[in-house]
Amino acid sequence: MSERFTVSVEPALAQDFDDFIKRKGYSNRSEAVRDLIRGALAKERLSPEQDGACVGVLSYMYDHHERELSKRLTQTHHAHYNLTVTTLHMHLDHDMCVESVLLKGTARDVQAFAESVMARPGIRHGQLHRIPLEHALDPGPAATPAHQHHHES
Ligand code: NI
Repeated sequence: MSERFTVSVEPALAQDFDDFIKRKGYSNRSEAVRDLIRGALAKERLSPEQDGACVGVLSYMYDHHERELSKRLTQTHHAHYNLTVTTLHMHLDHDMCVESVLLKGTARDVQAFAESVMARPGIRHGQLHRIPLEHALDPGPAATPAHQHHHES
């Protein structure tokens, strides 16, 4: 079920929007408006103020001969094992590696982790893409309070 609403805009803005729709390849105005709304809501959910749950895709390239870099990267990933879900590693050629890391956590934690990796000397073309999640993170079994045992003293 869709909800319909009418939006009034001045002719020049409507023209610019139709040009935008054509350039982006949207089939109609509704699809374009839906994407813009989703984009605006996502931006807000990922803002530091809201700090919503998200999935992050972090990718970068590095030279595995670079002193200590591979080791430090592994240490960073282990230090944040609660954020890093999985890592895909490609040996691009004799020297270069490309990694894509899937992250899950709050917008702020994911951003901070990605920045700490991307800022490392030797890391090239670092880029993070965050996708907001509708609901708060499931804390998982580890965060569930343990069953309270009663010990006789
Ligand atoms: Ni490699």
